[in-house]
Amino acid sequence: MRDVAVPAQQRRSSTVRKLLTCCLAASVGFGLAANATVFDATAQFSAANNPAGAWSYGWQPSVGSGFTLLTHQLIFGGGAYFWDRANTPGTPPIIGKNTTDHPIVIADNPTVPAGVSMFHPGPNNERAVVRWTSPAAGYADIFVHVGGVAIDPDYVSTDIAILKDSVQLAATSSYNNASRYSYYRRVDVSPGSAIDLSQGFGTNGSYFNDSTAFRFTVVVNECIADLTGDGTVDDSDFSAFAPAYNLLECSAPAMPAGCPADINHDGFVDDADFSFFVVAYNALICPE
Ligand SMILES: [Ca+2]
Ligand SMILES: [Ca+2]
Ligand SMILES: [Ca+2]
Repeated sequence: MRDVAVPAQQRRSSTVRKLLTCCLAASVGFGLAANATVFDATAQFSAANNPAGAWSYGWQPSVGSGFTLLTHQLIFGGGAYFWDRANTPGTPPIIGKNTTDHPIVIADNPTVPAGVSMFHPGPNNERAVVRWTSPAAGYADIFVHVGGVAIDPDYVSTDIAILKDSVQLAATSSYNNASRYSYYRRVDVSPGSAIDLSQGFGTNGSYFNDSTAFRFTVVVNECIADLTGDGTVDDSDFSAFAPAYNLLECSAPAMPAGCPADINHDGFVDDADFSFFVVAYNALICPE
């Protein structure tokens, strides 16, 4: 259900474990923060419509310049759907998802793991762009995670830019399967604000082997460290994190409903969530 497989033991650091074991009291109740809305590009992917809800799939000729919807669709293996350009069907940029429960090979390119979203830039560096458009005013927590899925990871060379209303918030380039890229930031949004995850072909100037898995999640108006859902961030929230961290998987029977400690909404409570939690915990209060 996630884009790249990471063994459970690698998701937990001994430092975090010691911290949680030594200093925390017993578990307390959980609750979801009021008025929080989770947008998950993978969970909400539509094979039927583009745009679909808050998500749209398009391309742009360079970072922050224009946005054109991908209006044609490719289907591989009966269940991997990819949006591409109607005037150049079959040629990237493409953006899509393997909607099945088994891996699917797309054309002569990589195997897309079950349930994974993937994009690929075009031959002339046409950038694949996943856009989230805010339906509400408030603040948005942006979570991005990417990693190459090419046949030979040594050849994965792409670049990633994250933008708000065409203004670049962050960028990275020339990563591969061994050096995945993760990003988090909180921004203020208004109705119609656009957050873009934009992918180009990287510093090697080639779009070969640039298929990249991604997770792109935006959480609106959620006090991410308020695990107890009472509107404040205090030690009871810190205590609530420990049992969830020990359970690890949101699907575990004992995990509280809604898995609120899974702050980046990837289905696991691990070191990544702890790092987000600590930042929010230090802020003490929920934003207005
Ligand atoms: Ca490349
Ligand atoms: Ca609380
Ligand atoms: Ca998580």
